[in-house]
Amino acid sequence: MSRLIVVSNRVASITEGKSSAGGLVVGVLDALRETGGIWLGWSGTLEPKLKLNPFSERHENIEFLTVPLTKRDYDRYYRGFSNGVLWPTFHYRIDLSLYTRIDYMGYLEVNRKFAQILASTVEEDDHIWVHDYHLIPLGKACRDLGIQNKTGFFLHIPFPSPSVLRTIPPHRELVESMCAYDLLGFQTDNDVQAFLDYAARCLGATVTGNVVQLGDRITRVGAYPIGIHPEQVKSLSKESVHTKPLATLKAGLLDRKLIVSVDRLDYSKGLVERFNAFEQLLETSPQYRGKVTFVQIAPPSRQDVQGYRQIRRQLESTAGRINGKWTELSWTPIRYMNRSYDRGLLMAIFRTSQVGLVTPLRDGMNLVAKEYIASQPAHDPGVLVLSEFAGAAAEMRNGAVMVNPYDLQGMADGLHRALSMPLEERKSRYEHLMAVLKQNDLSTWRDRFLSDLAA
Ligand code: GDG
Repeated sequence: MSRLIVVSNRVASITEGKSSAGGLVVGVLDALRETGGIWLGWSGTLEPKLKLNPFSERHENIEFLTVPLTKRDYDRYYRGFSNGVLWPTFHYRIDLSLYTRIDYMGYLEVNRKFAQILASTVEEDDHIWVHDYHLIPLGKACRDLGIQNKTGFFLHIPFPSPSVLRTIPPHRELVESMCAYDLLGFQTDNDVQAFLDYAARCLGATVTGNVVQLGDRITRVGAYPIGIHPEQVKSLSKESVHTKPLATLKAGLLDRKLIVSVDRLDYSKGLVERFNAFEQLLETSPQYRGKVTFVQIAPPSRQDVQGYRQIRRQLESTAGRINGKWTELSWTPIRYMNRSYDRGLLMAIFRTSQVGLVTPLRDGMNLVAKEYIASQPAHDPGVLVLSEFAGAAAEMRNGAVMVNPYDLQGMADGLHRALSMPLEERKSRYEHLMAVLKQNDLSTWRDRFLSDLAA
């Protein structure tokens, strides 16, 4: 019988699974729980020597296979090429990209190492599903070792337009290696289009509809927008709404309205722009002074990558400046929490709030936007204010208040609109969005991808 083998940079550790901050882990863990299978990835630990025999741990129907990296792998593959070049460039921040050939070589080496582990794990009918930018060349490395299994790749982050992608020196080799997969999945049609443009214009591949032919290899390409389990999120938000931490938050708010944002602390999420937009609201709409609190939860991530230390300092100083200017004895406008919280508590905070502010400068999808809506009470729902540059905008633009995160006054206007929206309009937007989330939930995402891979 064919098994599903998922490969991603990190796997959810069994104990970490529930509270981890990161869309890929949240999405893949939930998707694998239903089908069962094998999940291979980095253990998150560093060891002096390269190891090819993974540590195996079974939890219910999932077998977790993990390997440590060496410090050198970590510096070159993870910190260097993946998070120092691919992440910024794919999010259009070429100013933050720092390419070195040595990092790229390290990136290829770790991908070959994962392919070797797969070669000793895979059985004839297994299907392999590779995730995200750390492992772009894994399909090609597998083919080089003679692995002929059906192999698909899903990119969780945006695929940039060819002119941006071409700033990465080995861009051609990278995209060529994507053509070793049988199926390529992206979050939105825009990403699919950007890939097809590159394949046709820069690789000279034959593109017919959503099928790319390069040499004798045929790759199908499609948009598979990742979803959530809306009913599970709803129950979680209801259960956690009566807990002590939430009661404390509510008591501190008095009767003020609550705007909430939750993001990994990352420069792609538009946090500084968002803080400034909130200040713009206080500046231009004095009726909100003392009447609205903005809570930003931003668990730290990738703190040893240069761009991340910078954004953290910048945010602290922006929050400090705004609070210094506007705070009164009884009111602090921005409550900025640089730590992670229990998932249930987050969903309950969403449920309690009047506005969910999700304004990335670029985002593959953004699961927080979906979780925010699923957490709302149907009789009195909050409003989602959403960036047009989140992948989620493709599905949610008709129910959310759409904003351009580069337009401070536009964002302040969006906040005003959300804060003052009549109940009937909030309900009809919420109902529309819930229908969208249910129609394209996490199981649909997984099933569509896997059945296309099997076809
Ligand atoms: C990548 C792509 C794409 C956040 N803080 C805490 C916490 N979280 C959870 C959220 C959500 C997840 O982490 C974040 O997911 P996003 O989708 O918003 O963003 P990325 O981490 O950048 O994910 C993204 C995603 O992959 C999936 O394909 O949507 O575009 O960049 O679930 O709730 N969870 C807990 N505590 C926190 O403090 N427990």
